[in-house]
Amino acid sequence: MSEPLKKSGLVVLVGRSNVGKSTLLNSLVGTKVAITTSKPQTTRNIIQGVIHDPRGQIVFADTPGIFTQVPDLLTSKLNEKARDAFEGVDALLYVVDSTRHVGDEETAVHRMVKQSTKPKIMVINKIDSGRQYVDEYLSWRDEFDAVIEVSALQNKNLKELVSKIIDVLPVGEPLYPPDQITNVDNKFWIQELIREKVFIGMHDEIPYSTSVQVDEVDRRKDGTVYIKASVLTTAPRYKKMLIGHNADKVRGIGRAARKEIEMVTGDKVFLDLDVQVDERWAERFD
Ligand SMILES: Nc1nc2c(ncn2[C@@H]2O[C@H](COP(=O)(O)OP(=O)(O)OP(=O)(O)O)[C@@H](O)[C@H]2O)c(=O)[nH]1
Ligand SMILES: [Mg+2]
Repeated sequence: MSEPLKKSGLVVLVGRSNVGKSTLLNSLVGTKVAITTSKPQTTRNIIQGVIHDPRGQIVFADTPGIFTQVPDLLTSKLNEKARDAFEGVDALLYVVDSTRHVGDEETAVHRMVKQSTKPKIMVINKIDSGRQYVDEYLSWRDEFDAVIEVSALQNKNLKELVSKIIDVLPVGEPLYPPDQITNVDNKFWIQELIREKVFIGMHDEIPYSTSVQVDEVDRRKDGTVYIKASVLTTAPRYKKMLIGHNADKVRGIGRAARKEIEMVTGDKVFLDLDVQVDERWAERFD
């Protein structure tokens, strides 16, 4: 008997902000390709992660969460990115959060998802935190090719999810070479890691006033990796808060980022991190 033909396809992860799309991507791929925080609007770029499976290859595209509560320039750009990501995919994973009510925002996202003619799987996430609102989501069950309850954080039901995805994917050639698991390059990954530490270390509107720019990544003769980066923020008062008393804030952010880069790469890292005012970074963001 001949072997079954292999499946291949691009699967987009869509949903509201903070439902756990990036956490799910990382757990599926088995490594941290996307940053995750407890704050909404963490993801700003489409990040791909790949599963190489004997049955085929799945390329996941993580998207910025759809977020309707702050009508600023960055939010509208992020929502547009998320909407554009619906195009040209082979299947759609609609990620919802079992710990939150379906509200206006979810209803709007659901409407978008419903319009897609692609195979669709509803992923009800965070079931480790209880299943309070699961029934609200299950009322949409009939619109989906499959519905599955998972915990991205605790790797629960993810094997079953992968099987359901493979079922709906077309037969095809792999999109990525066998040794590659992401489209994220080194510089972007460092930028994102620093941004994660800003999101974790700062509160209220400050994370949303910031972006991170990596200017230099250079391996020195002694093997040390020298990184020069800046946190950009839109106002002098935010800059002051990001620097903190005796520069303790920016130092803490830099230290946390450096430690993680060192842990992941095994390199000794010197991270030269400063804070700069740049009122217009969101205008340039694309
Ligand atoms: N209890 C629990 N928490 C989870 C789970 N998955 C994600 N989270 C938490 O939910 C929060 C948001 O996770 P993210 O993965 O950043 O969410 P996201 O959907 O990518 O958010 P945006 O990028 O802002 O759209 C983080 O604090 C995660 O730790 C889960 O399965 N269980
Ligand atoms: Mg995310």
